[in-house]
Amino acid sequence: MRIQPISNYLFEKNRAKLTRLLPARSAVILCAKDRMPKNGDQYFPYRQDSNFFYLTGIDLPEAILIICPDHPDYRLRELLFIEKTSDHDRTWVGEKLSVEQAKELSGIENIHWLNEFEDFLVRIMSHVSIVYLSVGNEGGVQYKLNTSDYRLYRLLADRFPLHQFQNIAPKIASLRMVKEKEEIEQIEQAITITKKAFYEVIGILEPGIHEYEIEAVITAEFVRNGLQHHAFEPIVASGKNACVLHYTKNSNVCSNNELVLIDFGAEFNNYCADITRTLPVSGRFSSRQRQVYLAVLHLMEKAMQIIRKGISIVEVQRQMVPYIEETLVDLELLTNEEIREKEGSENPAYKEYFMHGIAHFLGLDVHDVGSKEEPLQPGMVITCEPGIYIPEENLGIRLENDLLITEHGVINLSEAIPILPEQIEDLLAR
Ligand SMILES: [Mn+2]
Repeated sequence: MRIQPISNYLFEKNRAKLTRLLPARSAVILCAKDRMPKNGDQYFPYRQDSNFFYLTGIDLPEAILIICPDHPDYRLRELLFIEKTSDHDRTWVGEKLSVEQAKELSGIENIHWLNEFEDFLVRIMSHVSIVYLSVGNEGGVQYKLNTSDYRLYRLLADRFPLHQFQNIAPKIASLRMVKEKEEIEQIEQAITITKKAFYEVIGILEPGIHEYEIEAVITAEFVRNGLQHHAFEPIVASGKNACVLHYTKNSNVCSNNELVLIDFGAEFNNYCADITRTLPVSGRFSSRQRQVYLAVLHLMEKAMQIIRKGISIVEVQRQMVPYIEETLVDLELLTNEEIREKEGSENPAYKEYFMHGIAHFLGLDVHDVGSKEEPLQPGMVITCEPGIYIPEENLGIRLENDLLITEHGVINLSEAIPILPEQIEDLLAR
């Protein structure tokens, strides 16, 4: 273990919350995510399914969770199946989890080897009439894959055709939207390490550096802190590349008079940070760059005033539109006539320069589960990320903070990462 795992108390709480949402005579059966094949005999680095991790704290493939809250045999109410270490594994990849370790990580008492799954399955299925599986979440990218959960569904549907099968994902999503204290701590740790990487970038930024050299110091800092993953592929975009919203080639040279937009985040115990800062490569903003930068910063401040408990992300976005439009007029990018012409259309004029949403949920997924229509509640964590992109000026500026919604306003979890233009220039001058 490179970093301290999360207390199993979190996963016990999560399972208890899910249990309260289940009808009588039902069971949840969830599979750990498969390892993703890369090429030849190689795999991509492993990342657990977020829902499976949320309920188990287990970070390995080849595992199955069963929750069957009203099973008459109390030993069958929570079951975790894990893979036994074979002699071959012991030689080639080392020990997998022991029963004791799996118990400690998950807080689940009843741990069994995977090859016993079928025996237990029959006893579960004979008690329940509804089975909740994680299949059919077409919102994500995984629907193209024959996932472990989908293979389990095929097996169950074949053998138990008269049972009712339902998708558990919406229930888990409703729980994941509101973070427990332990989850916020993980996000804070991810942000702290992201901040350290930010200072590493400050230390090396100079004209002529490649975008990938900036990526390299970020990656190095994450690994140095015991992390295995970025929360997402980092975007290091200088000059006009910043206008490509998901630019991840990171192959260009950062030139003297350009800004470089860096959208990056560490992943700590599978919880994500998502931060964007935009820096002047030379160490100083030109007057036009500063003007646009301050405009984006003011939009950030405005949005942070609007964001509060009870308002939805969609509503925040709607209330921000007049300020975005006013800003773009002030920057002489749009005229009031152009705005009026397209008012209320599918493609309002401001979207030419500010084309993405201003916020999304953050958690185990960088674009975390949850409906943007739902009123924000204390315990939710969202990003706030205004941006203005002007390809004709080789200029794109986005600033992104991670915010915790509380009973009384918002807490900026990324407050410690400098954002004021004077702060940035001072740091770069050293
Ligand atoms: Mn984001």
